[in-house]
Amino acid sequence: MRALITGITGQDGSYIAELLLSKGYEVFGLIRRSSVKKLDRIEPLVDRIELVEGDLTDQSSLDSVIHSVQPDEVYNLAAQSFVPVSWNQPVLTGDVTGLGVIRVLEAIRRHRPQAKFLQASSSEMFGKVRERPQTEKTPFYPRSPYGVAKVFGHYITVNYRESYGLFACSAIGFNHESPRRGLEFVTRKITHQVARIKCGLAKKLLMGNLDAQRDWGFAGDYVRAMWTILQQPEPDDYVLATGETHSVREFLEVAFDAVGLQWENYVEIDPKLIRPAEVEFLCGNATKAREKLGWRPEVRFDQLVKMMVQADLEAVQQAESVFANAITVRNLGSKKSNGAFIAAETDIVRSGEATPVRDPAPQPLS
Ligand code: NAP
Ligand code: G4F
Repeated sequence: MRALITGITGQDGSYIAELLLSKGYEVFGLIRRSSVKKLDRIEPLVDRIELVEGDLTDQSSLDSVIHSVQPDEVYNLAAQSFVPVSWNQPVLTGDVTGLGVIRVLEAIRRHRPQAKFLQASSSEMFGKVRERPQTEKTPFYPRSPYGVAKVFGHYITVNYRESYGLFACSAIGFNHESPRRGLEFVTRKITHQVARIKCGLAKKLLMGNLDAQRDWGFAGDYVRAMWTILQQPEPDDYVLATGETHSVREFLEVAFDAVGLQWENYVEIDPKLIRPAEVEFLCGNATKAREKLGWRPEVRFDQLVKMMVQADLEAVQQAESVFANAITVRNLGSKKSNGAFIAAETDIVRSGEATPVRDPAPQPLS
């Protein structure tokens, strides 16, 4: 079996690539051109996957990739996925996150209509929620250009299924996180800064709305569901969620508590981080996925937070020891040390961003 993953360099892309390789798939990953390749998350896999160049904003590249790869399954995970950026770059977000979906579907329709297609839809589509918890039937009310673009991507997937008979499915993912989450998302922003504070590298954490509530799960669980969706006899759409919701404040409590600190001593509110329109509450009902796919998330909220804090602690400590070694080597080589340069270098190395994190194994459920 051949699978094409768009967004393979992202959080979910790296997890699904691992999963598909473990199942014996030939894995192809779409990457866009950049001056520096960002392959950190898939570094351990690069020898076993084939990277193909293309961009969701460019129809001809997608046509040519689908034509040459001839995939059996396509996982469309690429997107401009950070909600705040979607207010600053609404047109780009609409182009990539919304129209990008139709471009991939068109390429499939023209060059490989028998391929199965999975669209990464989002709980952001529920926005100002019309009912609690949210199911596949809950009406959408998106609150950001990102959410609006995802609604387009979702309905065009349904439309290509109904218009052309494509095996096109949608996974309506509630927030899913991991040690590989981008540093800009609230969970990783918190766990990374908790680790830096614990190691004495930072003193405070600037935050936005602490009252927002999210249904947070583990990304590894969610990609398992995505694969299972494409193994069903009929194409369909599924909510993927844990059914538990927690506030950002609760996330802070558990994360700081994991290193023996109290969040109130470190967190300050920065009004610049409050969004123009907020999604206040998300909680998914994944009964359909449980009954039809036999899917259940295995990692619970507390385990997820602790797993992420632990991974960030290890990454920050490792970066610190690399830094300490570099200074020792430098001082051995030259008696004259340039204080200003070292201070600048400290900031870069200590940011921890240069060090990819390794996932600790999730603890089994008790
Ligand atoms: P992510 O880490 O932000 O990854 C996004 C991926 O999209 C990256 O590989 C990025 O490539 C790629 N990309 C961006 N613009 C592109 C373009 N123009 N052409 C080709 N590739 C492009 O996102 P994620 O958390 O893994 O999420 C995966 C998908 O699920 C996204 O569609 C997201 O919107 C959706 N989703 C995520 C969640 C969640 O909680 N994680 C929940 C619901 C839905 P670069 O590395 O080159 O930037
Ligand atoms: O982690 P977030 O940025 O994720 P958000 O906006 O829920 O979006 C994520 O989940 C969606 C699924 O529902 C995906 F479709 C999307 O691609 C992305 O993966 O913010 C979560 C909440 C928000 O309510 C935000 O206002 O945390 C609140 N928050 C409070 N302080 C903050 C911060 N968010 C960020 N990023 N940074 C803060 O300092």
